[in-house]
Amino acid sequence: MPPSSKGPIEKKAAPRIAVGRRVFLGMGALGAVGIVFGAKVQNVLGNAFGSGLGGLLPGGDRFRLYTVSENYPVISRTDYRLEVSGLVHHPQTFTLDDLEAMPSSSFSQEFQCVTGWTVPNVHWEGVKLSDILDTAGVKDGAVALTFESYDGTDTESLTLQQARLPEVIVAYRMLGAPVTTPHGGPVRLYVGPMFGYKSLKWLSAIRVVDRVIPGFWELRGYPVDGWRDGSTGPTDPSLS
Ligand SMILES: Nc1nc2c(c(=O)[nH]1)N[C@H]1C(S)=C(S)[C@@H](COP(=O)(O)O)O[C@H]1N2
Ligand SMILES: [Mo]
Repeated sequence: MPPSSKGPIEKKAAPRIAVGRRVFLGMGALGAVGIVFGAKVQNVLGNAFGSGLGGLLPGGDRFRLYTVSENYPVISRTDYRLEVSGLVHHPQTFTLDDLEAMPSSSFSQEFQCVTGWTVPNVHWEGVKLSDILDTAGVKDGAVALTFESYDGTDTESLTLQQARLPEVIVAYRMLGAPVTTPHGGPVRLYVGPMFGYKSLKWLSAIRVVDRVIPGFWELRGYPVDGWRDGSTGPTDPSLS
């Protein structure tokens, strides 16, 4: 049946079916999440500033700058604080100087958003989350972490085992420079083995908890275990 012969009822129903399917699958097309989930997701292409070479290439290989809040929270270097609390022996607050004084970890890898866009060879630097956990001293009975953002809206979760993977860092440098405000600076989470939504921006707090508490994107349909393509779990057998 050609589209022109469809009756008005079918035409009306079509958008609702499409939305329902996206919600059900939990893997909406790029840009659809804002409409489907009702969240105010800003989705603009990164430009050359702060985006390295990717910004000079036409089309792909660029970051989309996401925020589920109205604006980008602007936090100065000196005002920045990371609170670590919950099931730890030494609850504490880290300044950016504190984080930069800890042993740093740096590496490059492809960034991969669940909606399909990727940016090759992104350089990251920060403190391994496992080092932060060891500094705070995880108590018996701890199972997972929850992460909070200065945006007051986004939240994330990782199991303790996932959090201790080597390419999971509290990042203060990205693309060879301090993490910019649009990219979640001064400090964001970077979860290398998982899709981009796990890499919460403007990281404000880490709480060690006794169960997995699904975060913002997971409550809207994305998998809690956000392993990205080619990464299906811990690769280091000592971590499993
Ligand atoms: N606070 C916050 N963190 C966030 C998001 C967000 O909307 N708010 N979006 C996530 C998603 S879906 C992706 S793909 C990456 C995108 O990182 P970028 O904005 O630096 O490109 O950030 C993740 N972290
Ligand atoms: Mo994403």
